[in-house]
Amino acid sequence: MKTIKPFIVIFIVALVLSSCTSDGDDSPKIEENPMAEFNLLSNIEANGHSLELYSKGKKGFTTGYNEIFVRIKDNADASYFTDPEISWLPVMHMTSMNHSCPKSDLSITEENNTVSKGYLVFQMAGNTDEFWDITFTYIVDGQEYSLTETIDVVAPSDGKQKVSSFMGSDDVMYVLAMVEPSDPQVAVNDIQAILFKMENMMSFPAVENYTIALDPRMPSMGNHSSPNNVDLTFDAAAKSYNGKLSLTMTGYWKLNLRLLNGNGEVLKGEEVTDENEASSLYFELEF
Ligand SMILES: [Cu+2]
Repeated sequence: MKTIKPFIVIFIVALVLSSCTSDGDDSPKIEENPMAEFNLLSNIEANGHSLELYSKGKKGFTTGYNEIFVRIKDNADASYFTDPEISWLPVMHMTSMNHSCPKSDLSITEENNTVSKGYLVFQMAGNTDEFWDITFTYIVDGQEYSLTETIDVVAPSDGKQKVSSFMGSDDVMYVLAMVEPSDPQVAVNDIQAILFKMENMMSFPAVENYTIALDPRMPSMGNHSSPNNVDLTFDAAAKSYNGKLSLTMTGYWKLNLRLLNGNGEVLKGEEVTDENEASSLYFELEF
């Protein structure tokens, strides 16, 4: 019995500690701001509401992939609407024409039913004569509202190409954007990209089941490559193209790409050889 006693004591102490912890979890807690760690991009006041747009980290709207979080506040009592149905339409107003860009739906996050999440892929930046706006249409308390806000879309601060829009050899316009790595390491990184075709100026459906061949190179160091890269293939669950990107040192890397359709035909991009140092389809990163 003497040898068992310490275990019983430990067991009781553990039981008391764990019940304390779960009591804490069950008790009603003060509403924490779920966006405290996020960056407020825009606060749009209309219809007696405030529509708030957030990004992760410090960055604003940039060309390429933008993950965006949306909340709608009722200005009457400063509460946030739960489970709002929100759709969005980004439009670039160019001097010669208007066009949209690839986007996801906005859907409620699992973590908080006042926060919706989605992404936009801006294929070009605004300038002094040409600008982007986003029109939001949303239903709260059974009523539909809409509002439009002009936004500033700029090139990424590091100037590196994270999106490419191009004509394939099949005469289809495509938009290809890099999602990950957002924080590249000297390691084998997960690389994730999303691919769309331009059906018309306003519609950019996702393209599935193609392949994106990957050949990362360091142009400043004899255009050397790296081992253990894996081409990007379509992941139906993630609805994106996923592969492996091997970065053997820090610095500037050009990620040479080739887009292949379901029949293995190359739609864009060239193989890197001694004679051809880069593909016309690529992403860039520097870290
Ligand atoms: Cu444009």
